Formats: sequence, C-alpha cells, structure tokens
Amino acid sequence: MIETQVSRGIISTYFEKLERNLELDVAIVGGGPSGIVAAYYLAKAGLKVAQFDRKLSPGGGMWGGAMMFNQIVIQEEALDIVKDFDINFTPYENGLYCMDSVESTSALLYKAVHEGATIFNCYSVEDVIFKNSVVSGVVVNWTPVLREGMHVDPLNILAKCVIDGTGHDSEIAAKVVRKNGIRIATETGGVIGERSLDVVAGEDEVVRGTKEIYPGLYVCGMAASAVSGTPRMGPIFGGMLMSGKKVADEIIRKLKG
Ligand code: 48F
Repeated sequence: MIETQVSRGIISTYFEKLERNLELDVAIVGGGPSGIVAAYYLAKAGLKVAQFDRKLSPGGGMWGGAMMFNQIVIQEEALDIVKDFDINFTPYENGLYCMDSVESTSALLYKAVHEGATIFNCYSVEDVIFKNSVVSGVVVNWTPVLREGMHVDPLNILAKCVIDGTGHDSEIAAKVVRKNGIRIATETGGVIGERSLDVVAGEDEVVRGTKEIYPGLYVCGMAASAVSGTPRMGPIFGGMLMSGKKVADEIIRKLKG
C-alpha cells in the first residue's frame, strides 16, 4: 500500500543516511553561514562531512538580514565565494555589495547538500567525544528531547575534526574547556568572549581567529570571534563566508595533505 511505502521510504533512507554518517572526516556543529560554507568546500574536496543544527531551519542568523530587513552586505574580498554559490549581488558603493538574505541562505544550504554534505536539522550537539586528549567526534540528541528536559541518552558520531560553528555562544569550545580542564589556543587559554561592535576589526579578526584551537577542534564564524575575544561586526557577512572557507582549507590541508 502507498501509505506504508511512503513511511518505509522515509524511514529506510533516513537510517541509511544516519548510518553513513556515523564515522566522519568532519563534523560541523551549527548551521550558520560560516559552517555551511565550510561544509560546501569540504564536501567539494571529497571529504565526508555532516553538519548538525539544533533548529528546524538551519541557516543561523543570515535569514533575517539586519533587524529583519532581509538584505545583507558583503565586501569585495568575499565576492569569489558568493560567485561559487551562484548568489545574485548588486554593487553598492565603496567596494560593498548587497544581496537578498533569503536567496543567500538558501543558496548556501542547497549547494552544500548538493555537493555531498549531509545536514541533520533538529539535532543538538550536547558534548564532544574526547579520546586521548583529542576531540574525536560529537554527541548528539534531538533538540526537543533536550528542550523537554527528558532523560534520554544521546548518540555518538566519530569525526577526525570537529568545527565549532555555533555562533556567538561558542558552545562547543566553552564546553570542552569547562568539562576537560584543558587550555585552548587563545591568549588566556580559555574562551575570552566577544567584544562590542567594530566592523573593520571584527571582519579582519574573525578570519584570523579561525583555526584549530585544540587537537581535533576548530572554530569558525562568530564562535571564532567569541573564543578569541574579537569584536562583533553586525550584518556584514564577508567575514563569515571567508572564515568558513579558511577552516575548510585548513582541514583539507590536514586531512588530504
Ligand atoms: O550564529 P550563526 O548564524 O553562525 P555564524 O556562522 O554566523 C553569524 C552570523 O549569522 C551573524 C553575525 C555575522 O555578522 O554576527 O550572527 O557564526 O548560527 C549558528 C547556528 O548554530 C546552531 C544554531 O541553531 C544556529 O543555527 N547551534 C548553536 N549551538 C548548537 C547549534 C548546538 N549545540 N548544536 C547544534 N546546533
């Protein structure tokens, strides 16, 4: 019966997909713009990559532009990435370009998945796998389970590299430091916390702060900013895109030589 076939089709292909992703090259926590850009370039390089976002609709803070005016701005340096994703752009002034935030976010998501990355939505990463002082994967649970406070154990997914792309809260870096008493590659050895807004410094420093902060653990996007204590930059997104590309390039170099 068609009713049963519909259900069986969903269940069998979903669990095949989940099983295919139990051992990854790269696990990306958070489906914001920086993480999605990373997923695209990693998948394009032939690496097995999955991205986990706690929300029903991944895309993070890019959908809403600024104050729900659904346009975003990027600078010249990020234009090649925008072109890789086939996003329409309008030259504005002073080397700046404007783009529709809905087109931009959906293009990032579409191209990443189409290139071979798997996105698991409604998944919260609640911890990492920490083996022999190396971050070696993620511990995942359904977001509704955590929201309801239900006592249900999570599942484990191994990964050679984990990227914290959780945005302003840098949840994964903060948790790894707190739970394991380790020092990460920042001035203080801990998560410093994001500073107030400065567009020029913020854009520049978020890319510089994008790196491996502990064996197996990388940061990108606003999580990199929060970890290194650099300024926020508001609705200019070039730094997010360049941060995603940089973390992908570093991991590709490490895993593929
Ligand atoms: O914050 P977010 O959009 O990440 P980003 O790539 O981009 C930041 C910009 O959107 C903007 C900005 C740029 O100028 O300041 O804010 O740094 O998206 C982070 C995503 O991570 C998910 C969350 O739902 C969001 O979609 N997320 C956060 N913590 C977890 C998580 C977690 N523990 N498990 C799964 N997903």
